[in-house]
Amino acid sequence: MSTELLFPADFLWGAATSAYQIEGAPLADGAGPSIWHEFAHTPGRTRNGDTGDIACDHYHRCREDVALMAELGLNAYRFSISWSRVLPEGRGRVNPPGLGFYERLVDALLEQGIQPMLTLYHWDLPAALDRLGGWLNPDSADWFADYVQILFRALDDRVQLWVTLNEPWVVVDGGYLHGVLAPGQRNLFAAPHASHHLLRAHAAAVQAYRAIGRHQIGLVVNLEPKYPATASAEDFAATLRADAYWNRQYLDPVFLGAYPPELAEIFGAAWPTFPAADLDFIRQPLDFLGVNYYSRQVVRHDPQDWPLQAARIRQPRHTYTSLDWEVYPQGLTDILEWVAQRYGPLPLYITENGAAFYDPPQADDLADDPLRQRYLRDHLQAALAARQKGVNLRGYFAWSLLDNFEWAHGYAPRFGLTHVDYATQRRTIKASGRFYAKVIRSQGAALRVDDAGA
Ligand code: IFM
Repeated sequence: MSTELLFPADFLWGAATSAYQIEGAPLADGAGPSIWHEFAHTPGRTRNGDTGDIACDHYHRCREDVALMAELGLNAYRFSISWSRVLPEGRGRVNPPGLGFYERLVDALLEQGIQPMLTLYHWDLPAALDRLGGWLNPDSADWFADYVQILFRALDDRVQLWVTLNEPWVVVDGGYLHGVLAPGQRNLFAAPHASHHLLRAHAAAVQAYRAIGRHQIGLVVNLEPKYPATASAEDFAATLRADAYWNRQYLDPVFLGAYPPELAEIFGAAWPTFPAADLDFIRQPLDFLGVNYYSRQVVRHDPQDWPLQAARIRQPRHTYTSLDWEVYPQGLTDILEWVAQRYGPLPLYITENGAAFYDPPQADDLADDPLRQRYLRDHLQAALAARQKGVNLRGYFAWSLLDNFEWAHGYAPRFGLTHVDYATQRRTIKASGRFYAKVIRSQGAALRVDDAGA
């Protein structure tokens, strides 16, 4: 591997987390409850009844966790703000200790030369706003714009990379269509409205940022390339539906000013006609796009699958993670190239990528996790391949810095580069984390298959 094939000196090497998944202490120091606090405390909603009450106790250990990032050699860290820590009722009164926590975190990062990438919304809507209809209330875009301005004013002097929303697709698919994530609604008619208001909220935040902020703002979406299972016309049409629903539903309005036509087919009578002025508004120019990539879907037409009629076909002899997600590194190169071709050469970041595997018992400090190490190596090589094909890729954030609360799956799936012993809160960097540190130190040279040790 020659030096010109490696990553540039200003490439961001990061890890990502989100507030509810790691912080714990969700009601500490005057914070208000979020929909995730209420959902996790509702019997039957999460595996084993797990909640984010303690999580990784990051709220009390954030300095230790920043030291861990420094030990890994990260030069960037992506985290999210808990809206209801800052505004306990979602609107109105600011809670100074909540805001202060994030100011201290940002200062600690900067002291270590770690660039913060701050996500304003990673799924934990204030419960008080959900009682007003949450993302189904058209006022939600204004609530969000008011909230984010508090953060812009407090932190834009220190934060240069801002993200409006994390994965609006998951917010709506899990929270409003299938009911498996907070706030737990299952309503075909609600889902398109929740999506639309999230997009309006995103645009309102970008517009507010242009008035206040001096740095960069973007959106983070989870993308998954779709490949037809056979050459049949039915499978091909199902693949287009799956692609429209998952990959184009948010990006087409944001970059092209229109929803993909397949959505009307998928939602039928539940698909509304949205005002043209909203679509103009949603198309605010962005400074970058963040792509979260985990897997792909091989698609077959399936009338039983609701509402897409597009089933996921299991691939024999392929590796699957403990969440049953197929490991497919080539899909990362493919999806990055697709984004660049369809939406133009804007700067891209891989804002999440990682895998839950059953880690061997932590009998010693080695924390060996060969499958995750291989996943990381293969996906970093796929990211490099995308750069070599001309994709304007500026950084990579592993999911996740720490094992953490994996939403409705609770604490069983472990995604961390660092093992967390939840009984003692002891952190141990896994072999994958040590490998990542080596890749970072060598600016990618350690990705050579011979050296990767995976
Ligand atoms: O844990 C989540 C994260 O909150 C959002 N993206 C996917 C991760 C793994 O499921």
